[in-house]
Amino acid sequence: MKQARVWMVLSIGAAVLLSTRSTVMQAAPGAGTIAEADCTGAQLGSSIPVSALGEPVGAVTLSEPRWNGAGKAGGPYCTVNGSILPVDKATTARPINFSIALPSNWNGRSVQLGGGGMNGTIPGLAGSQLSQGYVTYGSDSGHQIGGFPGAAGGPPGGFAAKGGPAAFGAAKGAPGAFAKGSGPGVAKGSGGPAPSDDWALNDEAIKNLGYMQMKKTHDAAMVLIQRMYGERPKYNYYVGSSQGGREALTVAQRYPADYDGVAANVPIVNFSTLMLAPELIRMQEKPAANWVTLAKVNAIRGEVMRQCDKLDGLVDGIMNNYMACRAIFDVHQGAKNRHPWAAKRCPNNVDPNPADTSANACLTDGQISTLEFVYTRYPFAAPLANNVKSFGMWLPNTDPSGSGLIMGSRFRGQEGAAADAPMHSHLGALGVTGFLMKDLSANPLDYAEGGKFAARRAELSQWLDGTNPDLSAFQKRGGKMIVAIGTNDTLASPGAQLDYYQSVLDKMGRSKVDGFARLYVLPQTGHGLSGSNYATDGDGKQIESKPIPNTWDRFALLVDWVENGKAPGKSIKVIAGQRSLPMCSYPEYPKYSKGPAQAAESYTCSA
Ligand SMILES: [Ca+2]
Repeated sequence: MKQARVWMVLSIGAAVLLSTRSTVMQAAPGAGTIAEADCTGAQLGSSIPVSALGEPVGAVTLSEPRWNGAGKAGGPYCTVNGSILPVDKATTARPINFSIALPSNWNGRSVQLGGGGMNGTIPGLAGSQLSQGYVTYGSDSGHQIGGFPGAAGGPPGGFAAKGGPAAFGAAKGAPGAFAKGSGPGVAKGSGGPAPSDDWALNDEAIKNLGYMQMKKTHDAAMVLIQRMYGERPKYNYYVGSSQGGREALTVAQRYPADYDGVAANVPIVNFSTLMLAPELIRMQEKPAANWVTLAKVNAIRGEVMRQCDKLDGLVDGIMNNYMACRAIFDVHQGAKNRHPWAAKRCPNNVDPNPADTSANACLTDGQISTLEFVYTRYPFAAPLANNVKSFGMWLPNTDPSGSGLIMGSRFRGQEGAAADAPMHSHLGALGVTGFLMKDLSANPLDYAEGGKFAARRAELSQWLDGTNPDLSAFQKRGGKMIVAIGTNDTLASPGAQLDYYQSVLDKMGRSKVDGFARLYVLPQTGHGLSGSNYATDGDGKQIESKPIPNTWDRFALLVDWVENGKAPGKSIKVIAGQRSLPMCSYPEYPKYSKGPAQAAESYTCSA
């Protein structure tokens, strides 16, 4: 309580400071340019009144601003770090640490940058947008990884693992990211105090991660922009990938008035179930007979390629027709009792050579049941938020073991695992043991869908899932949205993303959606929206592996749409060196018609 009173006094002091300065700043029109002398605590204050934030917070404190000269990337600019304290006083509660970069030559606009992975670090702010004169800002989302609990005052993005281990994030590829220990998983801090995961038991921290932190960080940033330049931005954007992509969708759904445009790459739309899905697969594999081993990887992708490569009119090692391919391998779709893996079934259900890693290896009945589980929509025991009834799981792809979807060992609770075998863990495991089961030492494989955790599961879905298909408030205020996904993504769920696209179309109708949103799909690209053709084509022929065209400037397209009313094409030409391909809007895909395979003009977007 004593601390609360101190914060209150600080807030009142800051409110007085703010009103004084506003008067001064409003008397200085054209304040788009700032200098080092403006980058001071006297200018920006030491706190922000809690009433300025649209979601409940305890207090907002600011560190001393710091000037970054022309020699710094994105410089010159002024940075301020802040800490948004929780309302909850429990020891599991955490602050939201945020940072803002205020450029010397402001273009009158701002960009909120999304997080990555399970968040816990402030994104790096000194990217291309800051160099272009945008104010950039972002937060750690209200919990801290790497042993920096409550630390405000570090460099912007200084403890953000940029492009590295943030596996739900913008990181390219991030192999093995689902599986702790088998690749660059969640960053563990070195040198700092041991990080505690107990924030995962705190509802305010979970709600901050889900949605509240975006609003709180936005509102704090608007106050600081006003204090520095004397006015608020003409345009405000949200840009993010993966976790940050979900955040971008979420702000369009929950806080449409605050954003003129959002860009979301590979968003983890159904976040609550995405965290659970790796455990559901391991549960499916509890019987030893159901275990799909790493030896089967070539056989699996070879079979998928055999059935799906040609569906786009060209046998070239790229499965462009993702909808038709999904329809084959989702056994709940189409005719009943289909057997998409029949050609790979081991005779008499006996695997003559379980160690065979070639494309000729066969699959047992149990293994086939697991593959059907992975590539078929997973129906919920009861509908989750926004009446979502299933999780889209994964699409047939050329990286079937990616992100730990196939594991090379057995885990505690699975048949054949030793009693002291490690418990299964992955990037989102805290969302199962902490958020859902409320026991950080629980074995996630003990979770049972539709059981005693059903009410909690529904509650978490409300907080965490960016699945609201009704974007009409955002559309009506003139908001624009660009989303892009890759069907080879093993970390996010392409099935969930496509099902979300469809739900938006079902809710709002195609023509309305086309007026404000683009839902692009880059077939056979992964979580970083990059990929290559498979080196064995659908006819089993060895071919040269080359990058799939994927280069485009989503942010420039978004800004042009928002500010100049220039809508991006429903298909965009993407490039990779001398190759090009159309990037089509869902549910269309690049269908080969005629001409050189490496030229976009040889394809048409078809459904
Ligand atoms: Ca093809």
